[in-house]
Amino acid sequence: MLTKETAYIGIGSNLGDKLNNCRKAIDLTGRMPDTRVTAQSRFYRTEPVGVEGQDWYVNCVISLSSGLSAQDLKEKLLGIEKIMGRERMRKWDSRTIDLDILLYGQKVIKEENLTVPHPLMHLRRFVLEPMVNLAPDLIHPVLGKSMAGLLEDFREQGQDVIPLGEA
Ligand code: A4P
Ligand code: MG
Repeated sequence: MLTKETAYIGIGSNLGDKLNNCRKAIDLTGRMPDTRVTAQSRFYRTEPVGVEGQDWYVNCVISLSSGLSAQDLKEKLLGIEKIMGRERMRKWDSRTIDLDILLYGQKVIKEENLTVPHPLMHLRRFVLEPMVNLAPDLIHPVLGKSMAGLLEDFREQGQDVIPLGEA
């Protein structure tokens, strides 16, 4: 039995009822074995990053306390994406739901199909804003900076992130 780790999961949707999709994904994530949702950021409306002409996203971040290994966690998250009807077309296509492991404790994982911390998290305001909302003092295990510090350093342009009125 593994000891429990605190994992941070990035959640995004830009297809259908985006807010409801995020809520449903949070609910399903909390039902994974040996796993509990410990906190949730606000929801944000966010400008699509890396793609032109897509609809805006709703994004948030949750923290989990989980006895699952990082690999098992990833598999279960992929299962939830499947249940929720995400069709895999091209990379970065519009999606009903996208669930990424941002952080898994302070572990650094570089496997063929799993990279943690998520390699782009510090370059994405749609990740950093909710991370700061949830855990401003948390240190990025590779970059050695807090989430608040990473957001302060943030220089990427054109990534609007607007808190939704209702969390
Ligand atoms: N994988 C590797 N590392 C991880 C990890 N840390 N967490 C592997 C989860 N999965 C990880 O993912 C492809 C494979 O990545 C998985 O099978 C897993 O083995 P995917 O979700 O099928 O592919 P994807 O989502 O098309 O690509 P990726 O790289 O996950 O895209 P992102 O990073 O999710 O970016 N703009 C806004 N405003 N908001 C967004 O949420 N999201 C994206 C997609 C682009 N622009 C966005 C947003
Ligand atoms: Mg993904």
